[in-house]
Amino acid sequence: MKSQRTLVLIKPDGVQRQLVGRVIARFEDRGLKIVGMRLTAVSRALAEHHYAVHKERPFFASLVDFITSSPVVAIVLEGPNAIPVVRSMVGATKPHESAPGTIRGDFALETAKNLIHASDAEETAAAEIQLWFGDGGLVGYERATDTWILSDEA
Ligand code: 3AN
Repeated sequence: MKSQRTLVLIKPDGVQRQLVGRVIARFEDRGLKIVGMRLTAVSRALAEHHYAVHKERPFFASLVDFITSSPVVAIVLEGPNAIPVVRSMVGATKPHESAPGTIRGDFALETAKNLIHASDAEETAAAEIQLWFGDGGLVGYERATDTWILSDEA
């Protein structure tokens, strides 16, 4: 079991549809710990950096337009295997392939409006957390519930 941190973005569609609380509640219910969170407008420079891996894709411009169109909520979650755990809760990229019970499978219909981003690997998580929160933007702390959620080795 490996403690990991991962970046989640509740994208403009999630904020505008007032789903922020319901999405965060799922992660809290699972036992994941919020160690960073803020609502923020996204600059084009930040959006282009975040989605740089998709620069050559035909949907890149609309992706950047979309994520800069309205605020997002950026969150860093911590927990054992947080990266794959959160990805599995988010669901497949295309909502028609997302299983019911996942966030996209329950709340989204369109790939371009699939509500949420989550880091897909350790390297991308580290880079994305640095990009969105910089140095010193996170708060580590103990919860009273940790002893009932985490194993003693964690
Ligand atoms: P995921 O967010 O599931 O990791 P990626 O990294 O392949 O998926 O894609 C990043 C984002 O780009 C998606 N969340 C979605 O908003 C958008 N996207 C991906 N594929 C398409 C597509 N074929 N058409 C439009 N937008 C897309």
